[in-house]
This record gives sequence, structure tokens and C-alpha cells, in this order.
Amino acid sequence: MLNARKFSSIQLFTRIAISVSILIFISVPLSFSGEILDDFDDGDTEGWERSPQNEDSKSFWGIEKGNAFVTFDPKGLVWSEAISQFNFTGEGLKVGDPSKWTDYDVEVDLRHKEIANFPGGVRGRVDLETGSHYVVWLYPGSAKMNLFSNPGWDINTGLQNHGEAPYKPEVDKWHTVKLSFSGTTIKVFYDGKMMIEAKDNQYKSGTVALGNQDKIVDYDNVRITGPDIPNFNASAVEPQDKLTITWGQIKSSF
Ligand SMILES: [Ca+2]
Ligand SMILES: [Ca+2]
Repeated sequence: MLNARKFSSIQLFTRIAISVSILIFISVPLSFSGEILDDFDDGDTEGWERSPQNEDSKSFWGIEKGNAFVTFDPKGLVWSEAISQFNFTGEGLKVGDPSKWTDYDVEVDLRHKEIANFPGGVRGRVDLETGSHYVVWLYPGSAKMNLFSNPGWDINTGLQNHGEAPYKPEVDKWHTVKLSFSGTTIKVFYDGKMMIEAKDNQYKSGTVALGNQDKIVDYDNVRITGPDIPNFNASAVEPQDKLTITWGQIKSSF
């Protein structure tokens, strides 16, 4: 009897140990949260592309004169020709499928070049097929920001206002703008302070984009974090693949 009782105690202990291990195993993936960072310090915009709206206009989107940030310059075009977005497609990068991203934060550093409407803002849950999205749109000339949703690339196809907040615009100073998505809750932060909170269930997933209308603006340090997001640095200067190719070329030259 003593042996049998001892055995069952060991069995019980083993079962508890296995159960605890399974619980740990299950809970680890649930708490996983990754970060994609693009600080553009490698001097390229790989993984980004202009949206179909005004794709061929002369407005400039990209890294200018070796600067390590993204600039939008409408070059004096009227707003309807200048308006443009820079979408993160992740093409060529190991970031999974951005169209499946649901709950995440996207934080971007933004710098105004003048106190005038309309420099643009940050988009999230962007559907790369239809262009539907949420966006925080900044109005430096009116010292306010708005959270909008829109069913397409063109902002005149059904823009809906989900909230408005005042802010103090500044020229030539970097500030952070963040959009946060959790289920049907959408929040807007400016320099870490919550400005707008709204509920909406129209758009459930999609990538991020930098948006503009017709004023020069700079963007830097795009950080996307969340449970669907893998860890990836889009500005790693010498990715492993490039090293392998270079090494192969050196070897074959002997
Ligand atoms: Ca940078
Ligand atoms: Ca890059």
C-alpha cells in the first residue's frame, strides 16, 4: 500500500508538472509582441510604395539628399494633384502579411515645415486593395487634429469624422503621432498623450501608411508594435542575404 501511495503521489506530481508546462507553453505565444522599426537610416525606402492615387504626379515622396528620414514635397502642385500616400507593403522584407494585421500601434515621428493646413497624417488598417483606412489628419493652421475613416484612397469618397482634439503645432521640431487599434477601439496619441478615443467597426485589418495633401512634411522612425507583428528592423544596413550574395561573389572570383 505504501509503495502504491508513493507511486500515485509521483504520478500526481508528474501530472501537475505536465499541466503547468502546457499552460506555460500556451501562454507564451499569447504574450508575444513584436516590433517593426524603420528609421530610414540605411538611406532606402524598401518595403514602401506610393498608393494608386496620383501615382504619377511630380510630388516627391522619399529620402532626399541623403537625409535619413522620409520627405513629402508637393512641389507647388494643386492639392488634388499633390495628395498622396506612402504605403508600407512590406514587399521584399520579412514582415509577414500586413493585410492581416488587426490590433497594433503605429507610432511615427513627424515634423511640420510651416504652420499651414494640410500636411497630412498617419494611416492605419489600410486595405491595399481598396484603400480603406483610419487616419489621424493634422491641421497646423487650425491647431487641431481629427480622426477620420475613409472607404478608399480618394478622401472625398466618404470621409467620416470620429473625433477632434486641439494641439500646439510647431515648425522644424519632431513630434510623435500614434494610432492605436484594439478591436473596435481606436486611439490617437500626440507626444505620448491621448488626444482622441473612438469606437468603430468598419475596418478590421490592414497595413500602415504616411499620408499627405499639399504641404511639405517630414516623417521618421516608424514603429509598428503588436501581437501580429514580427520583430524586424527595416533599416539593417547589411542584411544577411546581401552578405551571403557578396561572399558568394568573392568566392566565385577566385
Ligand atoms: Ca532616421
Ligand atoms: Ca530600409
